[in-house]
Amino acid sequence: MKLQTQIFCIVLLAALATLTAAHTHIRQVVLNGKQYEPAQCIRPYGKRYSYPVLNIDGPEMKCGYAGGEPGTTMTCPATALGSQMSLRWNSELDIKNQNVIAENHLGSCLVYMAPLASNGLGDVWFKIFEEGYNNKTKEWCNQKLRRERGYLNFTLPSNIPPGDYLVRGEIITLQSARERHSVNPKLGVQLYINCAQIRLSGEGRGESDAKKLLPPGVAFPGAYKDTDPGMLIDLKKSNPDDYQIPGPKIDTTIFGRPGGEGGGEKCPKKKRS
Ligand SMILES: *[C@@H]1O[C@H](CO)[C@@H](O)[C@H](O)[C@H]1NC(C)=O
Ligand SMILES: *[C@@H]1O[C@H](CO)[C@@H](O)[C@H](O)[C@H]1NC(C)=O
Ligand SMILES: [Cu+2]
Repeated sequence: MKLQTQIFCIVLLAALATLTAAHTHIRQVVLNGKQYEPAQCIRPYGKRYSYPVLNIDGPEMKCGYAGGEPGTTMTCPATALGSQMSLRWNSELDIKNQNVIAENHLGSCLVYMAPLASNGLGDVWFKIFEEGYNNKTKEWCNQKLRRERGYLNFTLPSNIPPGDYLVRGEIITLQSARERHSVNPKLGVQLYINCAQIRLSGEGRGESDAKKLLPPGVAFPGAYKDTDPGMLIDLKKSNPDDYQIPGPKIDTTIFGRPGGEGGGEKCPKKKRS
């Protein structure tokens, strides 16, 4: 090999390595204090496991490049409505190489859910968590994730029907969002999306499950436009306090009755007849 070619290859490899290190995906799920790995309850990634979704209208907006179908993925064992859940993000498949996401990938974190039976198709996704720029800590969500070893922790809804759900984790990064990807293929907002499958049980909560309803949902693709203020933005020219996280508002009634504690009181079990 010519020296020039060798140098070219080394530079190319270094560039590819940087690219991988920059990006992220959901590497672990924690439920009930138990840790789950890929091929347990995280949907398949395919080869582009840590590559951003750039086409806002593509089918990969649902669950990433290879997460459209369940594949070999199982559903995580039952956990109670209203439990804590963690999605742990990492750029590399080996979690020991702790590299959560590139520092310059400033942006927000979002979590949606949809009934598993829908396979995420149609207006089925409801938002359960969002965090953009926190003006108390002066941190974007990706900066917080870097500090917290990749853990995105949130509370699951308590006031939805028990059953099997898809949980869609999403990180939206803005370092190249000053132009739309459809207009300038070198730029555009970057989305990191993966889905987990979980089973929620209402057991022991003493609530009447019959009264619980699913909140209205949105579709992926469909819920976002590349012209949304939170998707098309020049970070150098904007105040992070004004950042508008994309997608619908969170319907807070999913976390309990208005003014209530979200259940938990003991009720007699149904009598068998
Ligand atoms: C933080 O954001 C809130 C809500 O947008 C705003 O009212 C407040 O003035 C901001 N605080 C600072 C220090 O910028
Ligand atoms: C988030 O959850 C993980 C695992 O569930 C835990 O180890 C970590 O301490 C939690 N982080 C915070 C800030 O609560
Ligand atoms: Cu990137």
